[in-house]
Amino acid sequence: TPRIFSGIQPSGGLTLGNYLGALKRFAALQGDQAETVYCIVDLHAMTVWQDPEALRNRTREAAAAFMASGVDPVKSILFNQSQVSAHAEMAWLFNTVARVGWMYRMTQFKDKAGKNSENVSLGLLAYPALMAADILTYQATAVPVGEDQKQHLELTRDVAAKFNHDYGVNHFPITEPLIEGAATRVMSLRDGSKKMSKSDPSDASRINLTDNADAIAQKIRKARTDADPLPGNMEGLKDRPEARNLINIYAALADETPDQVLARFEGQGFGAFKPALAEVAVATLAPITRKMGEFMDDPAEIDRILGQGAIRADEIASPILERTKDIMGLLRTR
Ligand code: AQP
Repeated sequence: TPRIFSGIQPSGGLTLGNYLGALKRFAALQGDQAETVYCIVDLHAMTVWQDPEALRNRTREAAAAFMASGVDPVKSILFNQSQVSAHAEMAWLFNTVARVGWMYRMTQFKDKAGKNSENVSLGLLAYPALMAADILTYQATAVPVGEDQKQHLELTRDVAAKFNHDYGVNHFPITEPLIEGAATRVMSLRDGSKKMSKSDPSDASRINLTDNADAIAQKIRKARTDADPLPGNMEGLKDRPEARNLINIYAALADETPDQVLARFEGQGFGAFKPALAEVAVATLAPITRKMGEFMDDPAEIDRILGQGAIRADEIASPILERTKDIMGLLRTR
């Protein structure tokens, strides 16, 4: 059976973007067709400063969000990255394979480093090598992600190909990204050119999975839009990024295509559309928020689940790491 791997950083509270671009699809991919390995990537989160206590709590909260979104820790392997040391070890091995120039070309690095690129952590630059390690330590063949992670996945393919070439082996698979659906890139509610992000300074820019119904409705009501009525299909929204975003969100939440949504709202304005969007958003998110709260009431149980998941993950990762070390000529004597 093919193996699917993906992860989410506990670098803040999770958003509607994380839900539609990642969590919802993680849950849908569970089943007999593939083995699903899902990771809360705490080592990635700490490439920018994290308060230690907050990081620990957000790791538990992310686990609660996975489970509340339908990720079953029996059907899937669910764990936090730092509990399986193969990730960090493999990342070091990949630091010797990947090239510095590859890292400087990453748009996420450029965005996060800004003008300050000499002063960010070395980890922020090496981030994609750790991500390649996450995926390839499981020899995963498919990775469900949002659009923003496409470039990092191409780098993962480059690492695998260069490793296989340099060592004359066929050890690592060339991973396929799974970027599907209407919400592969949910945009900020305040700015249709920016991705909805858990670390955006403006809370009004995003819907958090912990927001209550009133907050969700208010954020949607205040979302930036234009004054024009809605057209009958997506073609008509080419130059209206904010409108396109809200339609895509509705479609993803309702499991419809954007054109189906527009067919129903054609000719109407946002005064009619926004309350309808708020209604589907609340109907979908309220049960998730409630279940997250229930999981968070028992942090010891979350810790137990993550510990069990880490043991299962390690059973897959360790032999692949050992084989990788052998290939690279690292002497093994115990
Ligand atoms: N806005 C989004 N639309 C669709 N998918 C998204 N994802 C994130 N934002 C959106 C997907 O969620 C998964 C986990 O992302 P991540 O936690 O690794 O971090 P990120 O992509 O950097 O997301 P954020 O929220 O913007 O975090 P910060 O602010 O810390 O950088 C990925 O599959 C991602 O594509």
